[in-house]
Amino acid sequence: MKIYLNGKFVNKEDAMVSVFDHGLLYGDGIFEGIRAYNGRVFRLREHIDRLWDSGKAIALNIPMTKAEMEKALLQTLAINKLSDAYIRLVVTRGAGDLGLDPANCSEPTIFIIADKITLYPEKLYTEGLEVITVATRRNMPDALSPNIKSLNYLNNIMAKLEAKRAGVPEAIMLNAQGYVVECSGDNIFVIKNGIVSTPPASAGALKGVTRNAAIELIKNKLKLELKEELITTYDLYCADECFLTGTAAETIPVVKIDGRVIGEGKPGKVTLKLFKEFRSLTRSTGVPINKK
Ligand code: PXG
Repeated sequence: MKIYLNGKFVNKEDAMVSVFDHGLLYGDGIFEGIRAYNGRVFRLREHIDRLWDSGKAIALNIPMTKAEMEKALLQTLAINKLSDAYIRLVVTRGAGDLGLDPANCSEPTIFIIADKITLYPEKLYTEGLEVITVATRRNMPDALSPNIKSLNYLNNIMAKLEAKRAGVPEAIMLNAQGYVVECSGDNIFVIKNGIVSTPPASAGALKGVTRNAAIELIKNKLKLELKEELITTYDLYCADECFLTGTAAETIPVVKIDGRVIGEGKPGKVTLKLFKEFRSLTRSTGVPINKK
């Protein structure tokens, strides 16, 4: 496996960063998780734009152009002969001294890892997931915007730990006001009487790339009404259907929440239709990995 590291391709064993890197010392850095399907990178520019926005928000200037970053990412896939992959793109503040001040960091560390993805077992896509709401609240937007994909994911990891401790694979997180926001690494949607709802970004949800694609498909292909609105745990428990979206998970049905059976306890009709549309979209669109 070859890793892109600061402009060079190096072997996995040689892909190392300094212990003085502020990405490691303080979580001072940003990242994206991106997928390639069938020889194409899904929504590449959307991910790159979001990375640049995360950088802007934390005043981290990425020392290359968006086009150069895209080229580096496509080359990483080509060199590793991957056509279906999960790509992790990371930009840290770089190596500095032991003080917080980013001014002590000379230049950002940039690396790109492309690997095979371990999805949820296929069974969960046909049978659905059981999830719980957890006590760990999603980061408050007035403290740290949940739209910054930063290297500090402790908030989400604490939620994941709670879920795993309860014997379920994923956690639903609420915001400080008690409204449903998202899961530890996925956005959430509910369906009631044919209307699809998802929490707005203003409630603290990440504007997920998969969420955006799902919203488009729901409106344009499924021809259903889509509302970005505040959702309570009551709305979850009484939903006809529920599903999650994310780069790693794609779209995945939820059939039980906090011990309440959702709908008929199996993946709903709309959820399954959306899953089919999403799979066909990811396998037929995107930026080709041309092996020049
Ligand atoms: N919410 C949060 C908090 C996320 O981190 C999503 C929603 C979905 O967004 P996209 O753009 O992927 O549709 C994410 C994305 C993992 C993993 O291993 C997931 C994400 C990041 C890193 C790892 O499941 N998140």
